[in-house]
Amino acid sequence: MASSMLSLGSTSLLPRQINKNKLNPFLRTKSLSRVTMSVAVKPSRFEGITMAPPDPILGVSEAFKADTNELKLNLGVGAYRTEELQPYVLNVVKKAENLMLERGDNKEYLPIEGLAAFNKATAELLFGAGHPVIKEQKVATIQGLSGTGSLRLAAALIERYFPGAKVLISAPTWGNHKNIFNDAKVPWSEYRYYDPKTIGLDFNGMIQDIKEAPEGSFILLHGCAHNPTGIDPTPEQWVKIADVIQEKNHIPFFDVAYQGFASGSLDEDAASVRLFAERGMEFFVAQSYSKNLGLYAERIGAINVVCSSADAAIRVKSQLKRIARPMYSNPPVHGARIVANVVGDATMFGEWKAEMEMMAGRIKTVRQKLYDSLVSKDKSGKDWSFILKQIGMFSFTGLNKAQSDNMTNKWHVYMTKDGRISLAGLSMAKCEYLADAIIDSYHNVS
Ligand code: PLA
Repeated sequence: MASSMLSLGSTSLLPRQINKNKLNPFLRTKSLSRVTMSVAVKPSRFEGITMAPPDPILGVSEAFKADTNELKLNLGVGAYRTEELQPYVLNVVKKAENLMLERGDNKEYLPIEGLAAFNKATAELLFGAGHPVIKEQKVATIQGLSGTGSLRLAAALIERYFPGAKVLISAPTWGNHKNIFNDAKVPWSEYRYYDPKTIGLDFNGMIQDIKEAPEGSFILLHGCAHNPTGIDPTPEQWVKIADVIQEKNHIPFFDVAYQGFASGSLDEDAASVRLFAERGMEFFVAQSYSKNLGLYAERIGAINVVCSSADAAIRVKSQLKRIARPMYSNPPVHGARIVANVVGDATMFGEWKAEMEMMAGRIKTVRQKLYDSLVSKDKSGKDWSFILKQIGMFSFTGLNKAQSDNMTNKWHVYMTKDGRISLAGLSMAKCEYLADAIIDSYHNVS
């Protein structure tokens, strides 16, 4: 009889079946009327799922949006803003998009490894066109879901083919690195990197920790513009880092999220990666076009695995594809086409470089202005010169959690709790205000 049936979602059950159903916690009552009641107030099957904490970086943007104070400033996420603090779409990106529209490019699936023209362009930007690793086809490149997705593919490859191998990450590092390796079930530990006493690189600590890591460990390195510290090794220090990694038979794993955005030059910012390539080492490089082409939401990047033979590269690539297919099948085409078009056209490539220099230049200008404002306003004699020594879009202020909280709660300056501020979100007009906030937080909160 239809009236004696209970509808639970899309399944209809007869009362006899219900009473027999011992596994279903919603249906343990004896009488049909009780069952009906418990269906009406049934607890969620997601009762055991607790609230996740907000993301330490992207959660800051959510809190910023909720603040109604007009003085508010978002220096949390590393996203470039104009002097008017508006998001910026590069002119060269608009040009490439118009061209794509005119051509009427289709929306067919890409192959699992992504757009061939993009994969070629991205490896060439990284190593330099004509580099032996490219000519000899020793690089396995596949398009990934920006830097994060590319790191995640590599982490899955490590988990599958290097069981038990550890990844060493810098202390501190970009907040998401630990999540990525945790989710991929790859064990990690930290190497010393930042020295709070000098607000500089703890180079000896770094070398010692890399030396002491079990042979064959993966060493995660930021190719340029270290996040969050803004402190990069010098060219001489990079040579020593490569020496010790080679000695210990470790596998370098570069995260290159800021090529061209640190110094303004694509080549200069790839120098660390190229040093390792010249030594004939095998290594990983994850790339992102979020910052240097402003393609944040297009999720465009790549994972490159430099192998010692073309044959190994073919096999590695086949396995990366195998990992990608059940995760997301194949990557999005739009951002890949933009990159391929911009890099593949001499005029647009030149325009991109000019815009990148402009963005990197604006960040350097606000960095200088912030420093000048701090020095002129702070009468305590504190040395603020570390701000000028840092590179890239961030400044690691040395403010602790309580001081960072004061920046937000009292001054409406949104930043990550590790004391990092994104200078890409700062304007010349706001430097003095930010300096006041930093001085107050530094001297009046401990
Ligand atoms: N690697 C590093 C070192 C990064 O700083 C970021 C982005 C990425 C990879 C990944 O970026 P993508 O996936 O967009 O390519 N870091 C940002 C944003 C800018 C974020 O946390 O997602 C940051 O504010 O630190």
